[in-house]
Amino acid sequence: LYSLKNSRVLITGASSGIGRAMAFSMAMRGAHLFLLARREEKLLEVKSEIQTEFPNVKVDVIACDVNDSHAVELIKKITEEKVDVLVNNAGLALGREKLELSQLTDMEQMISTNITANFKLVHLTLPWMLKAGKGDIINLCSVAGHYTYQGGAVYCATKHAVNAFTRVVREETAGKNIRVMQISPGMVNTEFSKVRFKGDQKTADSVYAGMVPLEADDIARMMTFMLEQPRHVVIDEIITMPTDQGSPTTVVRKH
Ligand code: 8X3
Repeated sequence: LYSLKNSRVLITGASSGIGRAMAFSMAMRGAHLFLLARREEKLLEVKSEIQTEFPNVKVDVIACDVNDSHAVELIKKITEEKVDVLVNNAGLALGREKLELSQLTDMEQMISTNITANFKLVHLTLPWMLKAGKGDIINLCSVAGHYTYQGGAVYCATKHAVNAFTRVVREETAGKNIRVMQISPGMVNTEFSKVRFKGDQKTADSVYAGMVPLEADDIARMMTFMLEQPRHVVIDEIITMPTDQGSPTTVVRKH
């Protein structure tokens, strides 16, 4: 197995859900963590929880919105332009309305987080990896990057964009000791649905009712498996759904 000990791992969306679970998984392997998210108090909470469990693990927090003008300088300063692994996880869905009923502000936010910030981070860190002669990138895509469903025009489009982007960067970096990978989960029990339904907990809960969803730890375990392969192995992509889900539109509920 490839050892992640002392690897410098930058995780976006690290304050909750899959990003947070991945931070713990990387901490367990002795990585040096750079946790990025907008909410500083949340990041500091995650940092202190990690350091309670793993006192020797180095954790730096980067509290910013990647699309803000000062973000690049901040990320450069805190990481010292050395990142071995980028877990490009931050992303969200907003709304399940048909397009004509959806909000333009939701559209803008999904595009700026799922596409612009994601692409910018690869654009920023890839040259550092090329210079170091080594690097790994895992992009969080989604089953929505492969399938489409009504009420998901913009979300599905953003994830299809991530899918295309990952593939091109993978082609461009082949042979350079850079592993560009992607994971595409279906239903995962995180704040995803609460965010999508704007705090409406009842509707969010109904998404996972009567079925067993994936958990954030399931995704972190799979991403860790991808990273721990020997360096000549790239797992191009993992597409993963709960056993009770056959596609975004096929969910089997027991009650
Ligand atoms: C999350 C999965 O099915 O809500 O990306 O699009 S889905």
